[in-house]
Order: sequence, then structure tokens, then C-alpha cells
Amino acid sequence: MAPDINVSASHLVLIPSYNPGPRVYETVRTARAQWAPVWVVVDGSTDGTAAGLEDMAASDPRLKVVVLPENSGKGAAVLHGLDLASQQGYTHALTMDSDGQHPAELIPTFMATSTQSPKAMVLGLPVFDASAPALRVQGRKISNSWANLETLWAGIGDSLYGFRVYPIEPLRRVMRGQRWMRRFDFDPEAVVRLCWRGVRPINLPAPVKYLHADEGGVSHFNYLRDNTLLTWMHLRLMLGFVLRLPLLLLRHHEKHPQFARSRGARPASSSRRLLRQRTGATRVRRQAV
Ligand SMILES: Nc1nc2c(ncn2[C@@H]2O[C@H](COP(=O)(O)OP(=O)(O)O)[C@@H](O)[C@H]2O)c(=O)[nH]1
Ligand SMILES: [Mg+2]
Repeated sequence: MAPDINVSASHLVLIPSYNPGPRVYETVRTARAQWAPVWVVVDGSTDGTAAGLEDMAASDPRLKVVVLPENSGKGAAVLHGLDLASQQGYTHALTMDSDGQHPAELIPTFMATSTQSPKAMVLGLPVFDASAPALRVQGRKISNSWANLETLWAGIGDSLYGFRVYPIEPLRRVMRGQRWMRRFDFDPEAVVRLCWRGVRPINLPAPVKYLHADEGGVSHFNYLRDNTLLTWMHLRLMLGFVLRLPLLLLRHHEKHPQFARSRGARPASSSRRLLRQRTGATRVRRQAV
């Protein structure tokens, strides 16, 4: 059993897992070496890893393995875990992939940041090495541009990286509100919709590895199917963006009053404050602005 350095009653590590092969055992071991509890949701895997993980959990009370009989998609597997976690009183979940791509050694840093800012979501900002396929790196730039537009640049560093800490309740509400976000569209839609609800993103750099097949690397990302899903997702989000535009503009102006200045939309009090800062004057009379 892993030593229990960090045992939390509020924050858990949640690993959705679909046919990852034997890499999953090391992934779970390294996560458990950093944190407790760790929960794995086996999403209808047919590669024998459900039984192997259940064996690990039998000798580790802080590892929980939930086995879904059918494959239902990454988002659906995460939501299943979030519902159970919420019932047991957990407030935050760090999601990570089961295939060894994500940096388990950063779990404590991400959890500490979330504990300091519990209303925020803590997003991994991927640091790629030479192993990253150029097509995936370029593809995420497109997804990131859409996500930034859809949130009026609310601060999303990366829309796709699944190594994140979410506040559980807002995410459950977002997901229960619609039937999408159940498959590969989970990660980007979650950050955009949480931003719309006012959940602030905090971005922390985190390395990501793309393992070769001979190192046990597996990906179920299907370029045609999943890029079609992501395109449809961004169309949906653009519609939501248009409907929320007045609210987003208002928030944007509150956060960046300098953009409104030239149009005279900034409240007089903040104009005076800015002028005071620039001139060093202790009092700026109303007619001066
Ligand atoms: N692709 C996919 N991943 C799933 C599913 N259910 C759970 N997952 C998990 O979601 C994570 C991301 O999937 P992965 O295939 O590694 O995508 P990639 O990292 O973007 O190449 C992994 O931990 C998977 O095991 C599913 O139905 N499809
Ligand atoms: Mg992966």
C-alpha cells in the first residue's frame, strides 16, 4: 500500500479509464504515491484492466475502482465519479488520464492551488516534449482559439488538457443541464461552460508525454470522429456565446475597464481612480474627467 502523505476529505483524484493496457497500473500507483483517495472509473474496458485494478484496490482502502459495464465515454465516466464523490462529501476532483501521459508528481501542487482558491478551476497548461504529434499540437491551438473567443478571453490557457482540478458542484450542474459532454467533448466544453458560470481558470504548467506504442502508449483519439465531435461542440458553444454575449461583455468591461474608456463607458469613479494613479494627485475633482 502507498504511504499516505496527502489524505484529503475534500479533494480526490479521479481517473476515467478505457482500455489503457497495463500502463494504467503504474499510473494509479504513481497517483496513489502522491495522494489519497484515488478513484478509477473503468469505462467498460475489455482489456482485463478492470480485474487488475480491483486486485490493487483489494489491498488499498484508499483506492476505489468503479466498473461501468458498458463503454459510455470519458465525460460520462467522469460524471459517474463526480456523482459518487459528491454523495460522499467531496468538493473537488483532480481528473487525469489513465494511460500515463499526465504528471502525477504535480498532483499536490494542483490540489494546494485549488485549496487556496476553491471557487476556481485549476487547469494544466501542457508543456510538450519532442514526443508530441504535430497534428495534435496544432489541432489544440484551433480549439484554444475557439474557447477563448467563446469566453471573451476569460483566461483559459488550454482547452483540451485533461489534467485539472474542478469544483465538483458547478461541473455537475453544467453536465446535468444538457446531454452533451459525455465523450471527447468533455474537457473543452467543461472549461467554457464553467467560465460562463463565473468559475475562474488558474493555469499551471504541466508536462504531457506522448508514449510510443512500444512503451505501452495507447490513444483512443480518432482524428475524424473526434474532430467532427469537437467541431459540432464549438458550433454549439458559439450559439451559447451569442446568447450570453451581453453578460460576457459586461464581465469583460468590469475586468478590463481600460477597454471601455475610449467609448466613455467606464464609471466616473474608476476614471478618477485611474487619473489619480497617473498624476499622483490625491484628489481629482469630478469636472476634471
Ligand atoms: N477516448 C476515450 N477515452 C476514454 C473513454 N472513457 C474513458 N476514457 C479515458 O479518457 C482519457 C483520455 O483518452 P485518450 O484515449 O488517452 O485520449 P488522448 O490522451 O487525447 O489521446 C484516458 O484516461 C481514457 O482511458 C472513452 O470512451 N474514450
Ligand atoms: Mg491519453
